[in-house]
Amino acid sequence: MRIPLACLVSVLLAVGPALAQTTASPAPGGNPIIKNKYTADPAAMVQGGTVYLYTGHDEAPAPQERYVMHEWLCFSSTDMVNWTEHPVPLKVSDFTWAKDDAWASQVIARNGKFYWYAAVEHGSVPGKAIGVAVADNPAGPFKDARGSALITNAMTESKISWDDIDPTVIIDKKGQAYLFWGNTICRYAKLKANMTELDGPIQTVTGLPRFTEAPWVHEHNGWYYLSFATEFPEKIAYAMSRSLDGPWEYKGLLNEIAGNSNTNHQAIIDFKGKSYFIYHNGGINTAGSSYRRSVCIDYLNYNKDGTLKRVQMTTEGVQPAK
Ligand code: FUB
Repeated sequence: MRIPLACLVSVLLAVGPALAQTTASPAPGGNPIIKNKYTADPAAMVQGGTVYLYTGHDEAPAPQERYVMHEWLCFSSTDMVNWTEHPVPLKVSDFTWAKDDAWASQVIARNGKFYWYAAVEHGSVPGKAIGVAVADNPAGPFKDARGSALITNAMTESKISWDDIDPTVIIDKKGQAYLFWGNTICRYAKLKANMTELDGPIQTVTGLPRFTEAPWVHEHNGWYYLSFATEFPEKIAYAMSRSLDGPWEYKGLLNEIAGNSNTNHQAIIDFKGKSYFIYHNGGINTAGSSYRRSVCIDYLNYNKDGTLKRVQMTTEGVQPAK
Protein backbone atom coordinates (compact mmCIF):
# COMPACT_ATOMS: atom_id res chain seq x y z
CA MET A 1 0.00 0.00 0.00
CA ARG A 2 1.34 3.44 -0.92
CA ILE A 3 0.78 6.20 1.65
CA PRO A 4 0.46 9.70 0.11
CA LEU A 5 3.33 11.96 1.24
CA ALA A 6 0.95 14.68 2.49
CA CYS A 7 -0.78 12.09 4.68
CA LEU A 8 2.55 10.84 6.09
CA VAL A 9 3.67 14.39 6.87
CA SER A 10 0.45 15.19 8.72
CA VAL A 11 0.76 11.98 10.80
CA LEU A 12 4.39 12.82 11.68
CA LEU A 13 3.41 16.36 12.64
CA ALA A 14 0.68 14.98 14.89
CA VAL A 15 2.91 12.50 16.77
CA GLY A 16 6.01 14.72 16.73
CA PRO A 17 5.33 16.54 20.01
CA ALA A 18 4.55 13.25 21.76
CA LEU A 19 7.83 11.73 20.54
CA ALA A 20 9.68 14.78 21.80
CA GLN A 21 8.31 14.19 25.32
CA THR A 22 9.71 10.72 25.90
CA THR A 23 12.80 8.77 24.92
CA ALA A 24 12.97 4.98 25.08
CA SER A 25 16.16 3.56 26.58
CA PRO A 26 17.84 1.16 24.12
CA ALA A 27 18.31 -2.57 24.78
CA PRO A 28 16.22 -3.09 27.94
CA GLY A 29 17.10 -5.80 30.43
CA GLY A 30 19.98 -6.49 32.81
CA ASN A 31 22.13 -4.13 34.84
CA PRO A 32 22.76 -1.26 34.47
CA ILE A 33 19.19 -0.46 33.51
CA ILE A 34 19.99 2.74 31.60
CA LYS A 35 22.73 2.16 29.05
CA ASN A 36 22.72 5.29 26.88
CA LYS A 37 23.75 7.81 29.57
CA TYR A 38 25.28 7.85 33.04
CA THR A 39 22.77 7.90 35.90
CA ALA A 40 23.40 8.14 39.65
CA ASP A 41 21.74 8.57 43.05
CA PRO A 42 18.45 6.79 42.25
CA ALA A 43 15.17 7.60 43.98
CA ALA A 44 11.95 5.84 43.00
CA MET A 45 8.26 6.51 43.55
CA VAL A 46 5.32 4.21 42.81
CA GLN A 47 2.18 5.81 41.38
CA GLY A 48 -0.47 3.17 40.69
CA GLY A 49 0.94 0.73 38.14
CA THR A 50 3.92 2.91 37.23
CA VAL A 51 7.31 3.41 38.86
CA TYR A 52 8.99 6.78 38.41
CA LEU A 53 12.76 6.70 38.74
CA TYR A 54 14.59 9.95 39.42
CA THR A 55 18.35 10.09 39.04
CA GLY A 56 21.27 12.44 38.89
CA HIS A 57 23.15 12.72 35.59
CA ASP A 58 26.92 12.14 35.60
CA GLU A 59 28.27 14.29 32.78
CA ALA A 60 32.04 14.21 33.43
CA PRO A 61 33.83 13.30 30.18
CA ALA A 62 36.41 10.50 30.58
CA PRO A 63 39.06 10.60 31.94
CA GLN A 64 37.89 13.39 34.31
CA GLU A 65 37.41 12.01 37.84
CA ARG A 66 35.14 14.60 39.48
CA TYR A 67 31.41 15.19 39.73
CA VAL A 68 29.97 17.13 36.80
CA MET A 69 26.22 17.18 37.43
CA HIS A 70 23.91 19.94 36.19
CA GLU A 71 20.48 18.29 35.93
CA TRP A 72 18.29 15.47 37.18
CA LEU A 73 16.61 12.83 35.01
CA CYS A 74 13.27 11.03 35.16
CA PHE A 75 12.33 7.62 33.76
CA SER A 76 9.15 5.59 34.10
CA SER A 77 8.33 1.91 33.81
CA THR A 78 5.39 -0.43 34.35
CA ASP A 79 7.59 -3.54 34.68
CA MET A 80 10.96 -2.39 36.19
CA VAL A 81 12.75 -3.51 32.99
CA ASN A 82 11.54 -1.29 30.13
CA TRP A 83 12.22 2.36 30.97
CA THR A 84 11.05 5.49 29.16
CA GLU A 85 12.87 8.77 29.72
CA HIS A 86 10.96 12.02 30.31
CA PRO A 87 13.49 14.74 29.50
CA VAL A 88 14.52 16.98 31.39
CA PRO A 89 12.24 17.75 34.34
CA LEU A 90 14.62 19.67 36.63
CA LYS A 91 17.96 21.45 36.34
CA VAL A 92 20.17 23.27 38.86
CA SER A 93 19.35 26.51 36.99
CA ASP A 94 15.66 26.05 37.93
CA PHE A 95 16.79 27.01 41.47
CA THR A 96 17.92 30.58 40.79
CA TRP A 97 19.71 30.75 44.18
CA ALA A 98 21.78 27.60 43.44
CA LYS A 99 25.19 27.48 41.77
CA ASP A 100 25.83 23.89 40.62
CA ASP A 101 25.97 20.23 41.59
CA ALA A 102 22.71 18.37 40.94
CA TRP A 103 23.40 15.81 43.66
CA ALA A 104 21.06 13.26 45.23
CA SER A 105 17.31 13.83 45.38
CA GLN A 106 13.90 12.27 46.01
CA VAL A 107 10.33 12.91 44.82
CA ILE A 108 7.23 12.31 46.95
CA ALA A 109 3.51 12.76 46.21
CA ARG A 110 1.09 14.71 48.39
CA ASN A 111 -2.42 16.03 47.67
CA GLY A 112 -2.12 15.59 43.90
CA LYS A 113 1.24 17.37 43.70
CA PHE A 114 4.77 16.03 43.44
CA TYR A 115 7.60 17.47 45.55
CA TRP A 116 11.21 17.01 44.48
CA TYR A 117 13.84 17.52 47.22
CA ALA A 118 17.33 17.97 45.81
CA ALA A 119 20.84 18.75 47.03
CA VAL A 120 22.80 21.50 45.25
CA GLU A 121 25.70 23.91 45.85
CA HIS A 122 24.25 27.17 47.16
CA GLY A 123 25.13 30.35 45.27
CA SER A 124 25.55 32.69 48.24
CA VAL A 125 25.61 30.61 51.45
CA PRO A 126 28.86 28.62 51.25
CA GLY A 127 28.26 24.87 51.10
CA LYS A 128 25.59 22.46 50.01
CA ALA A 129 21.88 23.13 50.42
CA ILE A 130 18.55 21.38 49.84
CA GLY A 131 15.86 22.86 47.60
CA VAL A 132 12.34 21.69 46.84
CA ALA A 133 10.58 21.85 43.48
CA VAL A 134 6.92 21.10 42.77
CA ALA A 135 4.91 19.79 39.79
CA ASP A 136 1.40 18.64 38.94
CA ASN A 137 2.75 15.62 37.09
CA PRO A 138 5.39 13.09 38.28
CA ALA A 139 7.38 13.69 35.08
CA GLY A 140 7.26 17.46 35.53
CA PRO A 141 7.88 20.12 34.53
CA PHE A 142 9.00 21.03 38.07
CA LYS A 143 9.51 24.57 39.37
CA ASP A 144 11.16 25.90 42.52
CA ALA A 145 8.50 25.71 45.25
CA ARG A 146 10.03 28.33 47.58
CA GLY A 147 12.42 30.57 45.67
CA SER A 148 15.00 29.83 48.37
CA ALA A 149 16.72 26.84 49.93
CA LEU A 150 14.79 24.75 52.46
CA ILE A 151 18.05 23.75 54.21
CA THR A 152 21.32 25.69 54.04
CA ASN A 153 24.73 24.90 55.46
CA ALA A 154 24.28 27.81 57.88
CA MET A 155 21.39 25.96 59.58
CA THR A 156 23.51 23.01 60.73
CA GLU A 157 26.86 22.75 62.50
CA SER A 158 29.50 20.52 60.99
CA LYS A 159 33.22 20.45 60.22
CA ILE A 160 32.45 20.03 56.51
CA SER A 161 30.47 22.18 54.06
CA TRP A 162 28.79 19.25 52.27
CA ASP A 163 26.93 17.80 55.26
CA ASP A 164 23.51 19.01 54.02
CA ILE A 165 22.99 16.61 51.10
CA ASP A 166 21.03 13.51 50.14
CA PRO A 167 17.44 14.32 51.17
CA THR A 168 14.91 11.52 51.67
CA VAL A 169 11.27 12.19 52.53
CA ILE A 170 8.51 10.04 54.00
CA ILE A 171 4.95 10.68 55.23
CA ASP A 172 3.79 8.59 58.21
CA LYS A 173 0.31 7.10 58.69
CA LYS A 174 -0.88 10.20 60.55
CA GLY A 175 0.13 12.42 57.62
CA GLN A 176 3.25 13.86 59.25
CA ALA A 177 6.04 14.36 56.71
CA TYR A 178 9.69 13.91 57.69
CA LEU A 179 12.83 15.01 55.86
CA PHE A 180 16.06 13.09 56.55
CA TRP A 181 19.44 14.05 55.07
CA GLY A 182 23.12 14.30 55.74
CA ASN A 183 26.77 13.49 55.22
CA THR A 184 28.77 12.25 58.26
CA ILE A 185 25.83 13.28 60.48
CA CYS A 186 22.30 12.05 59.75
CA ARG A 187 19.74 14.76 60.49
CA TYR A 188 15.98 14.94 60.33
CA ALA A 189 13.15 17.45 60.70
CA LYS A 190 9.38 17.41 60.37
CA LEU A 191 7.81 19.19 57.39
CA LYS A 192 4.59 21.20 57.40
CA ALA A 193 1.68 19.84 55.37
CA ASN A 194 2.62 22.27 52.58
CA MET A 195 5.86 20.22 52.22
CA THR A 196 7.92 23.37 51.69
CA GLU A 197 8.64 24.50 55.27
CA LEU A 198 10.20 22.86 58.33
CA ASP A 199 7.78 22.09 61.17
CA GLY A 200 10.11 22.00 64.15
CA PRO A 201 13.79 21.83 65.00
CA ILE A 202 16.51 20.02 63.09
CA GLN A 203 17.45 16.88 65.04
CA THR A 204 20.20 14.27 64.82
CA VAL A 205 19.62 10.56 64.26
CA THR A 206 21.74 8.48 66.61
CA GLY A 207 22.60 4.80 66.45
CA LEU A 208 23.87 4.68 62.83
CA PRO A 209 27.51 3.51 63.08
CA ARG A 210 29.96 4.91 60.54
CA PHE A 211 27.21 6.88 58.78
CA THR A 212 28.59 8.38 55.57
CA GLU A 213 25.57 9.66 53.59
CA ALA A 214 22.60 8.62 51.43
CA PRO A 215 19.85 7.99 54.00
CA TRP A 216 16.71 6.38 52.54
CA VAL A 217 13.69 5.83 54.76
CA HIS A 218 10.92 3.42 53.81
CA GLU A 219 8.08 1.55 55.51
CA HIS A 220 7.26 -2.16 55.13
CA ASN A 221 4.78 -4.20 57.19
CA GLY A 222 4.69 -1.74 60.09
CA TRP A 223 8.47 -1.26 60.36
CA TYR A 224 10.41 1.82 59.33
CA TYR A 225 13.81 1.18 57.74
CA LEU A 226 16.62 3.73 57.58
CA SER A 227 19.21 2.48 55.10
CA PHE A 228 22.38 4.48 54.57
CA ALA A 229 25.86 4.48 53.05
CA THR A 230 28.51 3.47 55.57
CA GLU A 231 32.30 3.94 55.39
CA PHE A 232 34.11 4.86 52.16
CA PRO A 233 34.18 3.27 49.62
CA GLU A 234 30.56 2.83 50.59
CA LYS A 235 28.60 -0.21 51.64
CA ILE A 236 24.91 0.09 52.51
CA ALA A 237 23.77 -0.64 56.08
CA TYR A 238 20.38 -0.27 57.76
CA ALA A 239 18.52 0.27 61.00
CA MET A 240 14.88 -0.40 61.96
CA SER A 241 12.35 1.38 64.16
CA ARG A 242 8.63 1.41 64.89
CA SER A 243 8.73 5.24 64.81
CA LEU A 244 10.29 7.82 62.51
CA ASP A 245 11.42 9.65 65.65
CA GLY A 246 13.42 6.54 66.61
CA PRO A 247 15.05 4.99 68.46
CA TRP A 248 16.70 3.25 65.48
CA GLU A 249 18.20 -0.19 66.02
CA TYR A 250 21.21 -0.91 63.83
CA LYS A 251 20.82 -4.21 61.95
CA GLY A 252 24.03 -4.49 59.92
CA LEU A 253 25.08 -4.51 56.29
CA LEU A 254 22.60 -4.70 53.42
CA ASN A 255 24.79 -4.27 50.34
CA GLU A 256 28.51 -4.57 49.60
CA ILE A 257 30.68 -2.04 47.74
CA ALA A 258 29.22 -1.64 44.24
CA GLY A 259 31.52 -2.45 41.34
CA ASN A 260 33.92 0.29 40.22
CA SER A 261 32.22 3.03 42.28
CA ASN A 262 33.15 4.49 45.65
CA THR A 263 29.50 5.42 46.22
CA ASN A 264 26.48 3.10 46.20
CA HIS A 265 23.37 5.25 46.93
CA GLN A 266 20.24 3.10 47.33
CA ALA A 267 16.49 3.48 46.99
CA ILE A 268 14.00 0.83 48.12
CA ILE A 269 10.43 0.26 46.90
CA ASP A 270 7.69 -2.38 46.79
CA PHE A 271 6.01 -2.80 43.40
CA LYS A 272 3.55 -5.39 42.10
CA GLY A 273 4.22 -7.79 44.99
CA LYS A 274 8.04 -7.65 44.99
CA SER A 275 10.62 -5.50 46.74
CA TYR A 276 13.44 -3.80 44.88
CA PHE A 277 16.87 -2.46 45.79
CA ILE A 278 17.91 0.29 43.38
CA TYR A 279 21.51 1.56 43.49
CA HIS A 280 24.35 2.67 41.28
CA ASN A 281 27.70 1.21 40.29
CA GLY A 282 30.47 2.29 37.93
CA GLY A 283 30.01 -0.74 35.74
CA ILE A 284 29.54 0.50 32.19
CA ASN A 285 32.45 -0.49 29.95
CA THR A 286 34.70 1.21 29.15
CA ALA A 287 34.35 4.60 30.83
CA GLY A 288 32.28 3.73 33.93
CA SER A 289 33.76 5.04 37.19
CA SER A 290 32.87 6.72 40.49
CA TYR A 291 32.04 9.81 38.40
CA ARG A 292 30.31 8.03 35.48
CA ARG A 293 27.86 5.87 37.40
CA SER A 294 24.91 3.74 36.31
CA VAL A 295 21.69 2.79 38.08
CA CYS A 296 21.05 -0.92 38.67
CA ILE A 297 18.12 -2.85 40.16
CA ASP A 298 18.11 -6.13 42.08
CA TYR A 299 15.57 -7.80 44.34
CA LEU A 300 15.32 -7.02 48.05
CA ASN A 301 14.21 -9.88 50.32
CA TYR A 302 12.84 -9.69 53.87
CA ASN A 303 13.22 -12.29 56.62
CA LYS A 304 10.13 -13.34 58.60
CA ASP A 305 11.12 -11.09 61.51
CA GLY A 306 11.28 -8.05 59.21
CA THR A 307 15.07 -7.90 58.95
CA LEU A 308 16.62 -7.68 55.48
CA LYS A 309 18.59 -10.29 53.58
CA ARG A 310 21.88 -9.15 52.09
CA VAL A 311 21.36 -7.87 48.53
CA GLN A 312 22.81 -9.97 45.71
CA MET A 313 24.05 -7.58 43.02
CA THR A 314 23.71 -9.15 39.57
CA THR A 315 24.35 -8.30 35.94
CA GLU A 316 21.08 -10.01 34.98
CA GLY A 317 18.99 -7.65 37.12
CA VAL A 318 15.28 -8.32 37.63
CA GLN A 319 12.60 -9.99 35.54
CA PRO A 320 9.67 -7.95 34.17
CA ALA A 321 7.15 -7.31 36.98
CA LYS A 322 3.68 -8.59 36.21
O1 FUB B 1 26.21 12.26 43.33
C1 FUB B 1 26.86 13.07 44.27
C2 FUB B 1 26.94 12.41 45.61
O2 FUB B 1 27.59 11.13 45.50
C3 FUB B 1 25.62 12.06 46.26
O3 FUB B 1 24.97 13.16 46.83
C4 FUB B 1 26.04 11.02 47.22
O4 FUB B 1 25.00 10.26 47.77
C5 FUB B 1 26.99 10.19 46.39
O5 FUB B 1 26.31 9.24 45.63
